[in-house]
Amino acid sequence: MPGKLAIVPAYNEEASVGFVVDELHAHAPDFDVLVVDDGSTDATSRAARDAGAAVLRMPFNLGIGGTVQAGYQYALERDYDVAVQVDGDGQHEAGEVFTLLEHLRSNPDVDMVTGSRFLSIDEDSHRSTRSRRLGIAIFSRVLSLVTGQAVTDPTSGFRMTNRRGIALFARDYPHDYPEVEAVLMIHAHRLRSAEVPVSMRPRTTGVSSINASRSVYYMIKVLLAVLVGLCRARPVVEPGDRSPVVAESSI
Ligand SMILES: Nc1nc2c(ncn2[C@@H]2O[C@H](COP(=O)(O)OP(=O)(O)OP(=O)(O)O)[C@@H](O)[C@H]2O)c(=O)[nH]1
Ligand SMILES: [Mg+2]
Repeated sequence: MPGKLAIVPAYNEEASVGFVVDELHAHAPDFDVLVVDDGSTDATSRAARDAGAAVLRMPFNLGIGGTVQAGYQYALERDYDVAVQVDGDGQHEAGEVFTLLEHLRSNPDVDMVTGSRFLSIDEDSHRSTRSRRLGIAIFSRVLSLVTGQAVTDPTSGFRMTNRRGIALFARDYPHDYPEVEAVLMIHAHRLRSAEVPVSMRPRTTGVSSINASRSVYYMIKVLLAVLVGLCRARPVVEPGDRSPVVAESSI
């Protein structure tokens, strides 16, 4: 029977990952939970297993992209029909998984739904630091221009995909700082994406992958990757063809 999978990337998140798994079991009981431990040096795997999640442990620290891609490969191999990414640091609210699912279910044309904290009217929702918001605003403008639709939260890792999205991301997923490029990949492969408002929480434990100097590197690297992506040919799809697009020239 087709199922639904929550993919939880986690690197040294022993303090929060058990809570994330518990919350998913409580608020998204239809979803199997897979924690992908990205070569943590703490007890992330044990905490995830103790909370009842399946655990895939990377042999060394791959970075967020490789970790998430491993989750999509697991989903593809086990024939899941829906996969949602939920960060292991507790920033994403399991209660909002249903918001994404409802949008995906009621819009069969949409292949990926992203939870956007900037569409939320919840005043308390975490919207990141001022400098990060500047970077997000730049990526939003660029991606909105390229895709021809409003992209308000291009760095959100709270995303749900259908089988077409799972097939694409299992085969190819950007490496580090992958979220912006992943939106572009969906567009390049002529899949469709949408955003829905969600509230998010600030990270309260563990260590962020993005500090001041890395955010400058992030901006430059991702903008370059977007530019290169634009130069690549988009696969040609016959009108009405909605099969998974897995062209060789993926970005
Ligand atoms: N820091 C880090 N996180 C990773 C890595 N691999 C997987 N992750 C997980 O990827 C998720 C997103 O990473 P974060 O560092 O929280 O990125 P972010 O949410 O944009 O940044 P913050 O708002 O500061 O938390 C978290 O659940 C991490 O545990 C890695 O190599 N480094
Ligand atoms: Mg985080």
